[in-house]
Amino acid sequence: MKFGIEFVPDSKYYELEYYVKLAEDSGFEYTWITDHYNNRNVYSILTVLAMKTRNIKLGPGVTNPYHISPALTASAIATINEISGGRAVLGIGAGDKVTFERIGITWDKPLNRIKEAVQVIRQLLDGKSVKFDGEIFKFNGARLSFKAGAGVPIYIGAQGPKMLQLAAELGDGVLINASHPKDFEVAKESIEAGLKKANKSKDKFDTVAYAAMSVDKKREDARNAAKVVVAFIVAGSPQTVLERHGLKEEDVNKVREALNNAFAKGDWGGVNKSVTEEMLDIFSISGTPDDVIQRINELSKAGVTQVVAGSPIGPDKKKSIQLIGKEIIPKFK
Ligand code: F42
Repeated sequence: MKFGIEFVPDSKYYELEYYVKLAEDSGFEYTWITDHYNNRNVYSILTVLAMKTRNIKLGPGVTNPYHISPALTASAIATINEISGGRAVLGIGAGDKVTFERIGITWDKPLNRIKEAVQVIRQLLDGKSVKFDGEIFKFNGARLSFKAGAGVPIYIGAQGPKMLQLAAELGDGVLINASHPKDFEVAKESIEAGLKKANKSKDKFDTVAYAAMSVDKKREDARNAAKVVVAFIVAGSPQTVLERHGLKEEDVNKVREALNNAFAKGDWGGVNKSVTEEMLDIFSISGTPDDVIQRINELSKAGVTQVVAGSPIGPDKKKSIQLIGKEIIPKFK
């Protein structure tokens, strides 16, 4: 099992630098930086991180081919690969519909857009001159004028069956926003179909649980810290996922109402109360180091090969990163 960590660039660059260095020293192998236009720019932050770290692999988790052209993505990630001495990884996904609506981007044909973007980016990273006549992208002899991107692994963010299959077919790995083994059992079928179609070995493919994690020595503190994050996941989950886990509609509606109240009146205590223990178990990996180790073992059996500690990480980020490094990561080495 490999370990990664996710950071949202919503704080100053030196705070991110501090946490990523701490994660590196604690034994994490990957750091994934989220990409939304309203946060700090992902490649600016990655540049700082590439210069200030030594071993940790790093990349956007995930960028998308709506905001920026695949040519610019290839150039940006090759630059990060050069600065970091070959540690770049590229996470790319279809992007966030709600965010796109705010900036006038239409979320059309996500599958084909990802497919074509990955094909083009790979060729550019390999130093090829790209002629491409796709449904979405047209390239006429485009080529990067520096050679620094060859071999950068491409991970695709995916949840739906078609995107999972495409990720397995085209990618070096898949980033799946989920924390429960059941979601990976379901994903396995699509991933295996994609690998088979591309005649690829499972051993070389990285199946990543991009999870909501909260770790603390005190179980209650860890669980409480995960509640707001889990509330957002519950409210935004597709019906198929809610049904897969047998969540009652009335309980889900209570979370949605509580979130509306929190936005209208600032009642975040109500959000915490609306999140049940069952929801915490389904949508997060939260508890003591022993609880987390047990869950990671279950995820491993369900085919997961990398666990990413995503928000909130814990009630005290610094202590939780150190705790994961001291008590969890060594159990899997
Ligand atoms: N999104 C961000 O914007 N920023 C992030 O930092 C970010 C991080 C992240 C990390 C892990 C992860 O798994 C996802 C992350 N995301 C992030 C979200 C990501 O960008 C994608 O929105 C998400 O992963 C896509 O989810 P999905 O696999 O469910 O794909 C969508 C498009 C979907 O609906 N897929 C369906 C499926 O079965 O896979 C198929 C949909 C389909 O068939 N569409 C048709 C088509 O042709 O594409 C018709 C579409 C049309 O045009 O009408």
